[in-house]
Amino acid sequence: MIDSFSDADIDSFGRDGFLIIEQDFIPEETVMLLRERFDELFAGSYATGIAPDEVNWVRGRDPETKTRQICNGWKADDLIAAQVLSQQSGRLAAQLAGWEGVRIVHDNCLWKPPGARSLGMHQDGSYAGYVDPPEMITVWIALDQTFAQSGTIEYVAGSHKWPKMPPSRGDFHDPDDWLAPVAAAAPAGASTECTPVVVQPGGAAIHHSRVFHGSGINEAEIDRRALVTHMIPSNAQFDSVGVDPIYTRYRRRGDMTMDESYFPILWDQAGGRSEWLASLPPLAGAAGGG
Ligand SMILES: O=C(O)CCC(=O)C(=O)O
Repeated sequence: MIDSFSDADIDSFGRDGFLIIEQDFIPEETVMLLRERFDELFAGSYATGIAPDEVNWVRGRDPETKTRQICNGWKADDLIAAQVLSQQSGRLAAQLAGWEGVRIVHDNCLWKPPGARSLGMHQDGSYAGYVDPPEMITVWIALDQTFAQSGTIEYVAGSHKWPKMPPSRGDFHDPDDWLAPVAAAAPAGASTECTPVVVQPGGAAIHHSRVFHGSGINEAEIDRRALVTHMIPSNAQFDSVGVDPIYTRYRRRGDMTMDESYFPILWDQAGGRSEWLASLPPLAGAAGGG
């Protein structure tokens, strides 16, 4: 497992807006455990008794070809929480972002079975207007081997230097043309080439909140699952004006600070980490993940 990034890794992230870790970001035993937890989560069985903040796919209600997406699965399952809120993810993300510390803003649990449709290209930062500063960094962990044709996440290198676009008004799930937002946003002469993230189960990618990314149809014969932690600087606050219909529900009246019960600090350079995280269960095979 990786402890820190080299100067070359940091330079590469600064140039491209993402960094790919082909294997061993998390151990195989943890991958197996998380797949089991995904089975429970997507069956609507919540170990903590608490529902995730967003459940965008329900068996029987939604088409099998829709990408299964749950946001803040960590609230429903302490083992998912142990990974999503890991110190390792926080420390490595902070190192790439150049921040003194990070806290989670929300997670994504994503599951694309064979045949599942695309997710439109977007910049995460377009949806961060409810936090101040409106910037994120994201750790995306593969729970399956990925291939260019398996609907894996794809990045447009260098697009984090393009202007931030307003949130998309069209469909995010299975849009008519999942690459169209890139064509619309690209400055004259900029490359719009996509880099698919091809990694082993337990491999990962870390991305800047303005890099364009999305994923195509899963044309492979295996599942494509990912566990994603979106983070903001540890000293971020709620924006006093911008709102998100779901997450601003955690904003107190007249107090823009973010409660560590809902937005815990994963790592800061003074050794800080929200105290309650110590109560999470250990993950199989994880070294110092808690
Ligand atoms: O895995 C995907 O298909 C997209 C994930 C994504 O949008 C993200 O991690 O920000």
